[in-house]
Amino acid sequence: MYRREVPLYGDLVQIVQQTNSSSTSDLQAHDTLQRLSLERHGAIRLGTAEELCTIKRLFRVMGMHAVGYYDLSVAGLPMHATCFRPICAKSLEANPFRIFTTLLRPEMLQSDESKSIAEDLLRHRKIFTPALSQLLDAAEEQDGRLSLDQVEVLIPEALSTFSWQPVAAASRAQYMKLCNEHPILADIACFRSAHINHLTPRVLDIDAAKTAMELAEMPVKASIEGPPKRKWPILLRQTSFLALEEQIRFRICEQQQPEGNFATGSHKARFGEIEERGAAVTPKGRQLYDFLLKEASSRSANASFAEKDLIFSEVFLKFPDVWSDMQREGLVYCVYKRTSKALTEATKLSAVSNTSNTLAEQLISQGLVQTYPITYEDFLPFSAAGIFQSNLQTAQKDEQPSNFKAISDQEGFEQSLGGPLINSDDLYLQIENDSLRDCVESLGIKCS
Ligand code: OOG
Ligand code: NI
Repeated sequence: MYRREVPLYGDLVQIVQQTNSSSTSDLQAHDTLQRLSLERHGAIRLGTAEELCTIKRLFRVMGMHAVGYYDLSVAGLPMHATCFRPICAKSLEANPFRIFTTLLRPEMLQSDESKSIAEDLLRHRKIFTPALSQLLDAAEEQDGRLSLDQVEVLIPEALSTFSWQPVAAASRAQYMKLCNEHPILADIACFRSAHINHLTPRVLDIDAAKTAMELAEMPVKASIEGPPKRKWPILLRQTSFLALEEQIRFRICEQQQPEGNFATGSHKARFGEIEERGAAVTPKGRQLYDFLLKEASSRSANASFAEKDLIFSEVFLKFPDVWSDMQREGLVYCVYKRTSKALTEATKLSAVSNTSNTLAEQLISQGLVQTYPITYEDFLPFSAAGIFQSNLQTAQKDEQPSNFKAISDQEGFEQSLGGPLINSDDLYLQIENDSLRDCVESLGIKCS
């Protein structure tokens, strides 16, 4: 659907497939080239708690759950977000599709007028069809499951929630007022669906893919968000082509008008993105990343793009870039796999001596297991803000009014969601522990 709606996205997918199949940069990722051609994320922006609650129920049917809290107010945006995604290793392996889902925080809007216009528009819109709502009720009565027949109805009904509907529910005057407060506010509140605003295939080498996009004369965002290029990639690096200017139609006046009575205009919100994913980092690794990001960002605040790259590379030298160091220093999560040596020697093992080293350290030093990165499945708030910012109207205000205060409100988000968010660290740790336990069991080791 998105390819049909945004044909440039289809071109992007082709470029990504070409660069991935000719990339030799990451042998580990090559193992899963098949998964790679399926892998992507998308994003939607919601206006109300009711919308978020229903989206939660819809994604739950698809095995996707709300993981992590992203406070976007740190970047001057009146919004916060989560990511709906699969949570167990097996589902992630099958297809890790994720949706970055943003929720408006009306209490953070500066002008009372735009707040009341937005709330009024949002109160009246219905982004879910009645048939979809019925199916969600049915799924919940059927233990979270739907029959094949029901799924065949669910998919087109759900597509209408995510499709582009170029006829605004707002008048031009309302649209302009919301745009003036924040262009993303207009995107969230003025339309009748929660349109997908971008999709993002995964690339093995984002620098190569970005060059290929430029060669294809796509309007590419100037910089890549996230950590600089490394030998052992961590977290997430992202860039995008800029949002297209699309024709829309507005209601002529604020009262209900007969169909066909519209003013024309244009809107910029939909784009295509690429991402390079690296290792999931532990809280210790994340702290180091955040610290270095802050340092690099402040040192490069007035630098050119070329200088910025140099500053980032230099500052990030402080994040070890040798896998065994990253792993030993507890900066990254890992999965344990038996080595071929372990396969031939397994039967000779009975117990592992009780030294001060952990079981994992002993198995590694004896050459019985090896560690591998766990792919980071989530997002980064400052990178997300960079992606948001570079895809707004040109009329955007670069700086927020000085009275805009960043306030994190995970509790408020959870209240809107109607339940707790899952902590991504718990998920990575679970995958790490499960893999170690599998190794120990299959090696037949008894722990004393
Ligand atoms: C979401 C931007 C965040 C990412 O990849 O960090 C995002 C949006 O533009 O709605 O998708
Ligand atoms: Ni994205």
